[in-house]
Amino acid sequence: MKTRAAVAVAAGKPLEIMEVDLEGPREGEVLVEIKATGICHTDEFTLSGADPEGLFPAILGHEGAGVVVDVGKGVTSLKKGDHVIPLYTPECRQCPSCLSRKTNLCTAIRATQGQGLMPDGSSRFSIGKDKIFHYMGCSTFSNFTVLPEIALAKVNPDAPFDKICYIGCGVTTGIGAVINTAKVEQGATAVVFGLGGIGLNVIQGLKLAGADMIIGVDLNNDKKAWGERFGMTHFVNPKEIDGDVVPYLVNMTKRGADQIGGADYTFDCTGSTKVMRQALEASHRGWGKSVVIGVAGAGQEISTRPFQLVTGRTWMGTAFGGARGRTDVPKIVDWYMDGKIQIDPMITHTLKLEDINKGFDLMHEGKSIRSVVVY
Ligand code: NAD
Ligand code: 022
Ligand code: ZN
Repeated sequence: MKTRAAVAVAAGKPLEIMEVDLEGPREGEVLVEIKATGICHTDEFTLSGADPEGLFPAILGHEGAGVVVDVGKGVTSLKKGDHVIPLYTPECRQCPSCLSRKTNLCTAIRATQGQGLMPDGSSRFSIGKDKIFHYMGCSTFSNFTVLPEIALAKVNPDAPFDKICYIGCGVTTGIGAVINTAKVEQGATAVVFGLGGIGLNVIQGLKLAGADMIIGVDLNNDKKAWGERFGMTHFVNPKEIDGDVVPYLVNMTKRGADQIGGADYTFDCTGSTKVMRQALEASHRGWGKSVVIGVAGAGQEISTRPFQLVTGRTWMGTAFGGARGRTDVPKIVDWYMDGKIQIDPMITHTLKLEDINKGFDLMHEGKSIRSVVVY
């Protein structure tokens, strides 16, 4: 069949809207009509050429929602008409990682996904004889796409596509980092570095978990009002304080008879390795947990004095908020439908596919929290 897609033709070039050929689903695969897709930082990272693993031409996009149009042989968990969210972290429930119960990083299709291919080693997208690569196993910048059955979460059919597409990455990553990775408890204190599309979801996850003190840190003062909207209790702009932000935060979080400061939990939602260090060092001696969510540039390294760890801080990281997609994503959609979490206010821009490059510009300029393309 033919489908309309925004194609990343080469590194550093704008996406081009064109008709491409899409082969139907093979065994274990599902054809999905994408109804809406968010634009996220990794799409931009890959498009810019900064990602050494980026492949071209490719159909980017990994934050979508849509409807099953057709299923291949052997597909049992999905049928035509089901509403689905694509998963860049699949859940096969059979590989050693899934069976371990210790990680969400399913390995069933990992190798081919990283090569921009379906599990059988081929691509379903082409223009004439020329192959186009898949991206993060999703390629949601195409109106129709093919995914493995294990990379689709079946969700409530009443949920609006243009909002729940955000659950395909940002919402689940932020809320999941709090609940699955850090395992934040009631009454905790927390610091969130970077109040963008991820940090705001960390804040609403902290609120859900019952955290008491939720400190947001951002260089941009406009983010204060944004944070407060989702439960932030204090705001710090590192540019507007005297001295280093770490002692400032430690001082803010002093409590107990010994007056030792530091947050129970800290989160990096910036991707800056400098901020990752600040986040670790702003966590409490003896038990502080610091979660790296931001993705740093290729080849970057983090550092701290080992004393920070010897004195009981834990440095950890999370992919897709530690969520097992087929199990957890439908629950998050239900939380949204039940009003337990908010999504609508974070979707600041809605665009047509023709204007997708404008969505990338808005992200660059820091003008959007999330832009969503509606097909
Ligand atoms: P964003 O650009 O919307 O937000 C980043 C925020 O950080 C901005 O508000 C910016 O002003 C602030 N910031 C930048 N430097 C800062 C500093 N030194 N101190 C304090 N604040 C600072 O980005 P986003 O969409 O929220 O994504 C954040 C990061 O999360 C990205 O690196 C993205 O790739 C990553 N991410 C990771 C996962 C995962 O599974 N681990 C999933 C999705 C996104
Ligand atoms: C999503 N991300 C950033 C913004 N939006 C993002 C990027 C990378 C990962 C997670 C979220 C990530 C963390 C760890 C891994 N990835 C490796 C997983 C593994 O090896 O099992 C990651 C993922 C997918 C791809 C590359 C890296 C890919 O499909 N190309 C989950
Ligand atoms: Zn993303």
